[in-house]
Amino acid sequence: MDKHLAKTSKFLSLVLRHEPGKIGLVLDAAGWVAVDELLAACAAHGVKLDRALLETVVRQNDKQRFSFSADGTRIRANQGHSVEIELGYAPATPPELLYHGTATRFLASIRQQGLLKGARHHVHLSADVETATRVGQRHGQPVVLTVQAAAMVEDGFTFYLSANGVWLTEQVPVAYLVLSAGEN
Ligand code: HQG
Repeated sequence: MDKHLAKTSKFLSLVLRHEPGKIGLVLDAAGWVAVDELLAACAAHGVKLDRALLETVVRQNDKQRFSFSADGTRIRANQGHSVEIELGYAPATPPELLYHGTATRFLASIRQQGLLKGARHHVHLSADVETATRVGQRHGQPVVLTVQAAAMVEDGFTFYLSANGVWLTEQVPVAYLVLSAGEN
C-alpha cells in the first residue's frame, strides 16, 4: 500500500473505530456512517478524501478493514472498535484451534487473567499462526498462543467471524490457552 493510502487508512481507522467525534461524525448503532457525511466532514476538517480514494482504500486495504454497505451509500470498519457499537455479526463456529499473537511482556499477566479484550469490544483471534505473529509484532517481541476454540464452544462461549476474517470472542480463560513449554 502506498504512503498516501496507508495514511488515509489510519485516519479512517481513527474516525470509524475510535473517535468519530474528532470530525463531528456520529456512527449508527452498527457502526455505519453515510459516505456523503464522511466526505463532507473530512472536507470541513481539511482532510483530503474523495469517493475515488475511499473506494481505493476499501478495496486495497491490507487487512480489508472497511466495508461499504450493499448499496454503497454507507461505510464502516469491520472490527477493532473501541466506541460502543453492535456489529451484528451472527455467531459462527470456529475451527478447533485459533491463534492469538501478543508480546512476551504480556505473558505473565495473560497467564493469570487469560485473554481480555482491553479497550476493544472483543479479543481478536487469527485463523493462522503467520497472521497472529504479525499481530503480536505490533506490541513487541511476538509470541503466539494457541486457543482451544472448539472446546470453548462446547463450554458455551460464543465466537463471531468479522467480514475481514478476524475471529472475535469476549474473553479467553486461561484453561483454553496452550502456553508451550518454551513460553513458561
Ligand atoms: C494483550 C489489529 C495483559 C493482547 C490486529 C494484545 C488485530 C493482555 C493487547 C486487532 C491480556 C491488546 C487487535 C492480559 C490480552 N494481560 N495483556 N490479561 N489480554 N492482552 O491492539 O489483539 O491493524 O487491542 O495480547 O491485526 O493486538 O487494527 O489487540 O497484545 O486484528 O486492523 O493486550 O488489531 O488490526 O492489544 O489486535 P490490541 P490485538 P488493525
